[in-house]
Amino acid sequence: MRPDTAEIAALFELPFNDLIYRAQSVHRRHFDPNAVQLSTLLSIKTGGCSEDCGYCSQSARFHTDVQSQPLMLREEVLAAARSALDRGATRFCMGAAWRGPKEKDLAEVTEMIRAVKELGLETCATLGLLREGQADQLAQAGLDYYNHNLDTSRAHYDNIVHTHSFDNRLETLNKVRSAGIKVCCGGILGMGESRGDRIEFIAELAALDPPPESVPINLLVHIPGTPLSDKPRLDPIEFVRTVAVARIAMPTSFVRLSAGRSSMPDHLQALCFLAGANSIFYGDKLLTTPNPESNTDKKLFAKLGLHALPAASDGATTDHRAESA
Ligand code: SAM
Ligand code: DTB
Ligand code: SF4
Repeated sequence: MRPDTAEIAALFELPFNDLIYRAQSVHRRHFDPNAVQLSTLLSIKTGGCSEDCGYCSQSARFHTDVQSQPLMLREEVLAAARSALDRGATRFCMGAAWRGPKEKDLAEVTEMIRAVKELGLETCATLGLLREGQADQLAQAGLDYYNHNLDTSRAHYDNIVHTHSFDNRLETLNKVRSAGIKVCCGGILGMGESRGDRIEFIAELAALDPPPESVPINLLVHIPGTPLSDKPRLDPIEFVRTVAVARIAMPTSFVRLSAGRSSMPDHLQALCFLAGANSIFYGDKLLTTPNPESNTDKKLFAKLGLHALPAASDGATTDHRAESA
């Protein structure tokens, strides 16, 4: 099913129990329902970004508490990757606060990717907009995933970002796909968007051909000093509904419960897993803001009977035992 906006709108209208039942049924058809993929993030270049994304702590245009840091040394990145591997992560995602990488920077990042891959981790990078040929360089380095979010609906995007466009984001996603790199693409909820925007946003993601292998759903982390710092918190039930709709609309994608978990009680995270989320960021820091401690997540997994997905069990699997359970 490649749902259109009317079908996605109808899913949002379902009674909550019916929606969760449908999402959980779809989830069980394609995945082990108790397995969660673990990715660890590292900000390899922090702050001082030319762009004006209204949610972001790293824009040079806003006065936030973030200390700018130049591109990290390869050895420092490798040390962080080894520690992520030791703690049980299977994917390591390197994020840079750039509009897009300069050639010299990309050459260094490709070396980082090669070195992290050698440790046996899957690699992901999020470096901003890519120019012609840059996705191919990343593919040659063996990059597994490129994270580049659409973030919200096309209509709402222009309220949030003014220095690049929704179409610029789609162009980079096309380059990533053409280079044969897997796509990690999702967005942020709670940026003052309407239900209609959430419907359009999920429809845009599901219309990518093929849909993204990985779909991060972030809850806005309110950063003092950014234009969105005072946005009212999104109703948690609406957040869970959106996770469930993403699961149904993209049945074989990993849906990642991403930023915002630090502010979510266990029972809200449990509802998100029930709604079909099957991936998290794991490790005590996101890019510039805190994430739950690994030990806290281990306790949550034990409480819920969840287990970490081992490396290489990449992509959706049809687990018939799970289906008939
Ligand atoms: N500069 C690159 C870019 O914009 O694609 C990569 C890094 S950027 C920080 C990656 C993603 O982090 C954004 O697209 C957004 O979805 C997410 N993000 C950034 N700040 C956030 C916040 N305050 N709350 C939730 N998600 C956030
Ligand atoms: C994504 O969708 N979420 C991550 C990752 N991709 C790069 C980033 C979340 C950032 C949260 C705010 C911060 O720590 O600065
Ligand atoms: Fe932040 Fe990325 Fe936007 Fe720069 S391009 S302000 S790092 S979200």
